[in-house]
Order: sequence, then C-alpha cells, then structure tokens
Amino acid sequence: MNRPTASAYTDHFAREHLPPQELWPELRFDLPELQYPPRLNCVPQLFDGALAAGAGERIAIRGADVEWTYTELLERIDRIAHVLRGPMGLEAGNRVLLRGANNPMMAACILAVLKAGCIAVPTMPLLRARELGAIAGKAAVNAVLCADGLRGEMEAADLPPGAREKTLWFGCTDADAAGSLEASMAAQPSRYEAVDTAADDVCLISFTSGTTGVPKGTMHFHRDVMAICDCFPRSVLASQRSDVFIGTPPLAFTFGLGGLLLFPLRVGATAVLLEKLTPETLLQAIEKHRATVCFTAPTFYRQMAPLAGKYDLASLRKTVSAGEALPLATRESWRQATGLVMIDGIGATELLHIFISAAGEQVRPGATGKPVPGYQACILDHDGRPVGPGVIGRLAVKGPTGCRYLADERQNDYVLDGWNLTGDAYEMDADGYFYYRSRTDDMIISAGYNIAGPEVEDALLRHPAVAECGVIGKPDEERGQIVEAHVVLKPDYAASPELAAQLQEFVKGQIAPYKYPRSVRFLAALPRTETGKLQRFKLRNE
Ligand code: 3UK
Repeated sequence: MNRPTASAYTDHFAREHLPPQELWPELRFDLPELQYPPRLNCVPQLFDGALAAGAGERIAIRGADVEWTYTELLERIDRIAHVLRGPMGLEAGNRVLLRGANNPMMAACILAVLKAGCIAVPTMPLLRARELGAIAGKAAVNAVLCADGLRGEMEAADLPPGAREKTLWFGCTDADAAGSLEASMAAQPSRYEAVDTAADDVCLISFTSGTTGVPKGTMHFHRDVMAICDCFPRSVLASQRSDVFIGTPPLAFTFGLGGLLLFPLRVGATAVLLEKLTPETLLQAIEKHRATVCFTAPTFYRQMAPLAGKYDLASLRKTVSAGEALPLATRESWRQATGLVMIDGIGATELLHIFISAAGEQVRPGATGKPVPGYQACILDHDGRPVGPGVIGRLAVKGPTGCRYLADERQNDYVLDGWNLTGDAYEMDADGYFYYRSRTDDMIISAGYNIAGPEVEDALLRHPAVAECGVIGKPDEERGQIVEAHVVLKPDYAASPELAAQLQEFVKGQIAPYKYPRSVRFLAALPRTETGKLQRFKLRNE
C-alpha cells in the first residue's frame, strides 16, 4: 500500500514535495473496511452510501438560514467543480486556498475542490494576511475561494503569481457582483464526473494549528479521508443515519472537517454548520436542531455545563471532546449537568483525526481511552524503546493515516522507526488504557520532581472560584522551575492574595503537596488558538 499508484494529476507539486518514503511512518490497514481500491476519489465515495440508501431527499447540511438535501448539496459541489476546471482554468493537482467560517458554502467548496481533482488548502477565519500569505506561499496555491465577509485580510495577503486573478468570492450580498462564485456556478452544468484520482493522490494540505513556530502543512490522500470516516466514527462513536452533528471546530481544522462534515456525510446523516458559536448559542442550537452528536473542545463543555439546565438537550446522545486534555473535573461536571458520559479522543492534524478514545462503558475516567480499532499505540522512552505500564514516556502511534509534512525538516522529529510521535507525554495502564500527562515539552521539572501541568489544572478547576486555568513551569534559580498557575476567576470572585493562598491550600489538599503552584497569577482570559488550545508559551513568555 505504500507504493504510489499512477497519479491523476498533471501538476505534480504535491508528490514532488512529499517527504522521501523512508521518512514516512509505517501505514497499516489492518481492518477489512480499510482495504481501499488503488483508484479512489473520496467525494463520490463519501456520498455513495447515503445515496444508494435513497438519502437524496434527506437533509445533508443545515446552516443558519439554508438547508440542503443530499441532492442539492451534490448539485452545488458539481457546479463549483465545473467553475474550478472550466472558467477558472485549474488543472488536476493545483492547490486551492479556502477561507470561510463554518457554513454550507464553505463545505461545498472544500468537497468541490477534491472532486475536481485539485488539492484543498483550508484556512481558519481568524488568520491574518501575513499568516495567509505564508500558507499560500508554502502550498504554492494556484487559486482562492474566499467568503466575501473575510475579504479584507485575503486581499492584503501575498499570493503566488496568478492566484490573485483566480480568486472568487462566495456569499456576496450582491450575487451578481464581480468575482462572485455563485454567479459563476449559475452558468455551469449541474452534474460533474469526479476526477479519477489515485487513492494516494494528495487531496488536502492541512496546516497545523500549532501553538508555536512556523505552520507545518500536513499532506493527506483521498484514501486518508475515507480511513478517518471508517475508524473513529464507526467503532467508537457508532454514528448512524439518524444522527444530527453539531459543534464548534472550524472546517479548516481537521477535527471540525471530520466531525462536522465528513463523518455525517459518510453515514447519510445531517451536518449543522454554524458560525461564531458561544457556549450559550451552541446549547440553543442543540435544542433547536435536535442535535444528537456534539464535537467541541474541553473548555466549551466546561462553560456549557452550568448553563445546560436551561435547555432541552434530550436529543443529545454523544458528546466528543478533543483538541486538549479533558480535565476529570470537566468530565464530571458535564456528566452531572447532562447525564452524558463524555467521549474523549486524542487526534492530531498529522494523523487527520482521533486515534485513541473510548465511549460508554469503555470509558475509564482520567484516561483518554484505548487505540481506536485500525490504530496501534505504545509508549517509548527517551531512546525509542517501548516501556511497560506505569511509566511516563512519549506517545507513539501508527495506523492507516500518518505524518507527511510538506517540505519540512520536522518530519524527522515526528516519525521514529515507523511510529508517529505526537509530542505528548503519556502513560499506559496494565489494561492498555492511555493516560495523557502533558505535552512532552511542557513537563515541569521542579527540584527534581516531574510535575504534569494538567494534573495541577484539574485540581484547581475543582475550586468554585476557578473558571479556567493554565499551569506552566517558571524558571527559578533554586528549583530549576516552579509551578505557576494562571487563573481566570468566575464572575463573582475578585483576585486577591488571600484567594491565591486559598487556591494553593486547596491544591495541596487534592494532590501531592509538592505539586502546588508556588506562584498564582490572575488573568482576565487565557491565550488560546482558534482551535481552542491553550498557548502555554505565551504564559511562559509573559
Ligand atoms: C493535543 C489532546 C489530550 C495533543 C485534533 C481531534 O487537536 C487536534 O490536532 P492538532 O494538530 O493538535 C494535536 C495535539 O493536541 N490533543 C488533542 N486531543 C487531545 N491532548 N487529550 C486529547 N483528547 O497534544 C495532540 O498531540 O491541533 C484533535 C481531531 C483532529 C485533530 N486535528
């Protein structure tokens, strides 16, 4: 399966910029459902199941003010594909930068790019011109499809030659405006035959949300898109046609792309795509759309828990938390508020989606779970040797998807002996459950003790005054590092040295006293990425 098949592309940029094969992780296709044919375009494949089962008239996507059936979504995708390969003049293998919030048109654009044999480069709505320019340059994009409302930063970004002329805008208030995608679509046929791509033709270049450093582009094949749909959602989530998916992660983040678009389509379910959700409006939307499956980050669940009682959430069956470690305190408050056992799952842009998780009776509180069927995981020590239960080490994973950076030296750091090293410090128990401890780089070493920041955070989160917190190691002459807590208080509490002392005492009562935060700082908000990740380096650099 590792040997490339004949590409459908005439523009060979992607294959030419894959890392050399010997630097790839080992790819494993250990389940019957992972045996894909050598030629595969993921878009018709995604729709196949739904349409064969007569789902054409079922609702595929709902936005704030539109709803499309499967047939209507397909027609949009096909018209956009014609625009790309017709009037825009793109060739197979070209890269298309996509920029939009979570809404039905953004979804249709992404799928159209893949169906047309081009490569999608989705970007997050909050990115600025400089960041967009860096991504556009690195992926050498040939064209742009951008939401009209996000025009400003896009127009200010540097683009490779030719891409500016091949830019179309969607969602313009005046549908006949110059450069309107919808206007171009109207003049195109409603049926498009998918380009017959190789299963291992690159279809997606996803840039890591990265909490530090220059963004890395991860390259994924048509086959990989199918593989993520056939792993986690099948075995752990057990999604079905009657499901209504909702949540917050951007479609430009693979957590959102899978959870809010690919997974629902694969089973003929409904995807609800909404922009600018807050904990309160997400709860409202769950009630309104009778959502059954929710995807969001731990902090969202933590903020939704105290509000949940105000809404009718009876439709909700499964809630998935990913992107960051799920504190046990958050798992518990969510359970108390809703009766639901949270599905925690660790995923990574490099592996496209979730690879360790557990649901229902399989959940072991405090653990992320076990490898999702199709994936294997183990813990490696400093020298790359596997360690047994009870020892903290480096998480190593392999399965049908894996890391292939676009022209990036850091490929050497992510792959070791065929394993993907995610950069997380984990520990396994005797039953094969995996426990997150911290990011490898974030382990705090204080006076010779190893302290995992998230454990201290979990303790602090149990105090009634604490809304959110981030714990880091602060350089200290005597101890090397000391534990420092950055705390956001709930609205009714005021920062004071007394409260700081109370929090310190509180932590000492919850976990081994040497782990308590010797320094406590109060902040109005924590620095986070658009994907909901705490930016610890910003706390460290303050
Ligand atoms: C951290 C977690 C503990 C972990 C992602 C689901 O987050 C995603 O991708 P990114 O590339 O970040 C990967 C890193 O995030 N992480 C994610 N989930 C968990 N840590 N518990 C978790 N449940 O450090 C990992 O290495 O932004 C998540 C699906 C797709 C994704 N891309």
